Amino acid sequence: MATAGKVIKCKAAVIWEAGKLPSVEEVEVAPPRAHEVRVKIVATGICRTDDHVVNGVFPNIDYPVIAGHEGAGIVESVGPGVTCVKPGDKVIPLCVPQCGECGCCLSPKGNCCLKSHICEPIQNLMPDKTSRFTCRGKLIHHFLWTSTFSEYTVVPEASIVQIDSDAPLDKVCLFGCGFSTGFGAAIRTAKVQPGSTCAVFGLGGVGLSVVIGCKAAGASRIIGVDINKDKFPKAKELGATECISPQDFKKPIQEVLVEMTGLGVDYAFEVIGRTDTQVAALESCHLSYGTCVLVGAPPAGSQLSFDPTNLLTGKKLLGCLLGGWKLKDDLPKLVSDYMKKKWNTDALISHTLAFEKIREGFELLHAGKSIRCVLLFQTSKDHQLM
Ligand code: CND
Ligand code: ZN
Ligand code: ZN
Repeated sequence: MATAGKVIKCKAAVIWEAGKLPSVEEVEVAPPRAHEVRVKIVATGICRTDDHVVNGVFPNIDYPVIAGHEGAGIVESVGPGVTCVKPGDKVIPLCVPQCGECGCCLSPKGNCCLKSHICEPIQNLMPDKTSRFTCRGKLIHHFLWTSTFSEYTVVPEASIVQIDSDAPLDKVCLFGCGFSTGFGAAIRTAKVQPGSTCAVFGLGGVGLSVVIGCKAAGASRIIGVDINKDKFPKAKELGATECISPQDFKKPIQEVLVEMTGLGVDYAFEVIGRTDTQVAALESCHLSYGTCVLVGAPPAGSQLSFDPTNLLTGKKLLGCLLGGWKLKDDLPKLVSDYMKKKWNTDALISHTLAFEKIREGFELLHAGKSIRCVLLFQTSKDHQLM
């Protein structure tokens, strides 16, 4: 590539401080260093986690920052030592890395890589504690080592995977977070059994992906729970057998769910990010063998408080990052299953906008009008790669 080794000037959405919507700016993106990859992002979804960065409720984030963690793109150049991808490859940046060397990566039991931005300790610069982004002379921080709200981004090689060269990037960007997270919570973390009863609290892009996973696993009853009834038709289209709003009942929603099912649901998923609904999800589970999976990310500093009898009777309380997938191993397979039309993840995309309209994308999310809004970068001639 003509741009290899050079600083690239391109568009990115910078969140200058907590509480402010991102503003589209021209940024400078430095070339990748050893074991890093520079990617031209083609499409990126907006996930509620990005909104947590906008609102300042995501833990340990330094500003200014470029958020975005649900993108897909094409490798522009690689730094010394990179062997896993090459320029021109279609890729998805991974917001949970897989270094392949740490105790967690070597164990089949978990996916929270110990050499990640979360574990060493939480920070939002590159692994060497420097940034590849500047804007108006200022250092700009990375986010989850992905920062897909930039036309070009630099990621560690542990945080990238090649996908099918025929994959439509404007659709499979959802596999970078929303779909993989929700689908994996049902299939991989909860291991939903055929014929079971599930409750899904929160019917946004991630919650609807849980619904898709529960249906794929053969659940016979999938109860969607949301305060926004506009989410119900899509939930039913994707597999929910019934949908209820807590606002329609005088009694707590967990009591309603236990009454609806006899002794509680087999699996409950909290996909909102509130401690009150996390406890409600746990309390709606079958008292002897129900499993509750926490997926939503509550604000920094939250503490969960519940009656321990919930667990003493045999209920299980689990949680997962990105559905529990080991993303380097599992993401290419998920994408190729999508290419075989195993699931209709396109139905999760409610809006597609030019990247410049990113604020509109956040406003749609705030108004409860979008499921997933995908932002597209227009390929300028200077940076044409295909
Ligand atoms: P989104 O905001 O689209 O959906 C949340 C849904 O919850 C909306 O439909 C709301 O109407 C609904 N809701 C809000 N409050 C309540 C309530 N009190 N009772 C019932 N329903 C309610 O969010 P999303 O689907 O993009 O993300 C959902 C959560 O998942 C969010 O907290 C995000 O940060 C988190 C997440 C986690 C992970 C992970 O790896 N664990 C990855 N990505 C996102
Ligand atoms: Zn690791
Ligand atoms: Zn996400």
